[in-house]
Amino acid sequence: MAGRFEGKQALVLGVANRRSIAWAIARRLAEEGAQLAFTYQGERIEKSVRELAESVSSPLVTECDVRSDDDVARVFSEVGGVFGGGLDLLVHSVAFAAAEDLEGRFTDTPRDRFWLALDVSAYSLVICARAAEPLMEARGGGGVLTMTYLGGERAVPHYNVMGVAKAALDASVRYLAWDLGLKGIRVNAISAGPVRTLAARSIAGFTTMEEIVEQRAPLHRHIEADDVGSAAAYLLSDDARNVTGTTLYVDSGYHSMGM
Ligand code: NAD
Ligand code: 0WE
Repeated sequence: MAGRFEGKQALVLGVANRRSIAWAIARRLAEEGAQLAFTYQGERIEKSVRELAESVSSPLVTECDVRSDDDVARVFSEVGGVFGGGLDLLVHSVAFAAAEDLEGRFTDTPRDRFWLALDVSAYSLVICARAAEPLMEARGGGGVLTMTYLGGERAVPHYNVMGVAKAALDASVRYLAWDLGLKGIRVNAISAGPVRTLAARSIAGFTTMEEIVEQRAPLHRHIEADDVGSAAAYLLSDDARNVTGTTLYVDSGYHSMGM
């Protein structure tokens, strides 16, 4: 494919395995010429991320727990090192809530696990955007992309505290877009329909959610991670040079329905 990302340098957070949405995005960026650095969280997934990164000749694979200010600072300093002090693109595809909070009642969410979900799933975008800012400014601008879900705007049964975290993430996209627009940095989100990833597979009733999409969405089919890859490539490319602070829905039109 023609290289929309020839000469572009990207950092991707959130690959766990080959099913990850972050991997579908990374593969697409690589196919179109981007050079990619990756972070992973925890030794358990290090091997699979290193293998995937190697397949796209990545110059950097490094650990990052987004709850740690020190990890984030180190990662962006390493990125500056391998990318000659610059960065064009940042893909943020990270979320976490305790498994017990994705079932039962939202009402019962304890304080510590409420903040855990908000920390990993929303604040992490803010700290990463701040760390990316000087590197992107050095390149005369850049693009930031995060992954959200309809459960941040409507009550989706069992999404619970993750919905509250996505609402904070969505608002963060708009405020970051305002601040960073001055530097030529665009900040957007993709709202994906249910995709069968590691994070999604463990969720009870996932098959039912796919079936509901197939029944009720205008296109009557569920989406694939590669559909998100295509939309991500658009938002991160120069084709979207005047698009910022927005959410692009990749959900077969499900969000547009009232019944
Ligand atoms: P995934 O499990 O492949 O990715 C989630 C990633 O978050 C993993 O790589 C995991 O290591 C990382 N992560 C969790 N806690 C972290 C921490 N403390 N520090 C750093 N990384 C951490 O699942 P996915 O479905 O590809 O999820 C990616 C994004 O897409 C998430 O933001 C998710 O909310 C969003 N999303 C998913 C779906 C879906 O149905 N799968 C739909 C819409 C949005
Ligand atoms: O954002 C998500 C899932 C994110 C997620 C998944 C897990 C599972 C394993 C965050 N934290 C965890 N913690 C774990 O321990 N999605 C959009 C997928 C998803 O999750 C749901 C959904 C949908 C859709 C949970 C309940 C209802 C619908």
